[in-house]
Amino acid sequence: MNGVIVVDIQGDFTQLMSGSLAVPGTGLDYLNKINKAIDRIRSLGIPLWASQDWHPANHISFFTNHPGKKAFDLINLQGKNQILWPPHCVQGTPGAELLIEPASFQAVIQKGRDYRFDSYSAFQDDGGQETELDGLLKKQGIRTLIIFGIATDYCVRFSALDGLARGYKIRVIKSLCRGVDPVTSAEALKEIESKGTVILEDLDEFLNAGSKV
Ligand code: VGL
Ligand code: ZN
Repeated sequence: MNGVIVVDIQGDFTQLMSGSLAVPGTGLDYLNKINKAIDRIRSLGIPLWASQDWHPANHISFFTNHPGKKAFDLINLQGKNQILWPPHCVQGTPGAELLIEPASFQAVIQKGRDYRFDSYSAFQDDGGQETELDGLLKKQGIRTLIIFGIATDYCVRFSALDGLARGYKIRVIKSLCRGVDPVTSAEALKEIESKGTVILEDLDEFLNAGSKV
């Protein structure tokens, strides 16, 4: 069974909404493409899930919560590099809202809710706390995950890696993804491909293959 994960289509990540962490290439054309793809997938009866970055205001990934630091500084957190972001997707604020219709999805998976840990992956946070996603997918017999959204080099990348680690076949639709940085985005696609992800140019490439790719 196929399932689709639409990653973090939220105002703060888009140029369309002048987001605090606006990713290049996320104007109206992109949003129209995303919404068309979602409608097409729905019309084919393929179930979709959405992820939503959903941080408390005191979240550890915000540079504003680290005196003397600025946006995009790197700090060491429990032995790992952590990028300090501009505050984004704060729970209940307009920038955190999804720009896609929640009713199109089986469930919306909120992540990054624990102020102590970042959570690029829709499956688990950096503290190892699982979201409900894996259980929901398993309950519906999903074995192949089609993933697209924002950002290629962060949430798409880590959701793909964690999906692979949980035994799913992963297909990422490149033309429906946008990255923070072109270099790290290209590296991310190479990395997930080398671990078994199939990178597809567009949704047609998936659907035309009878969803068999
Ligand atoms: C993301 C940076 C910080 C993402 C989330 O959705 O890719 N990136 N939080
Ligand atoms: Zn975040």
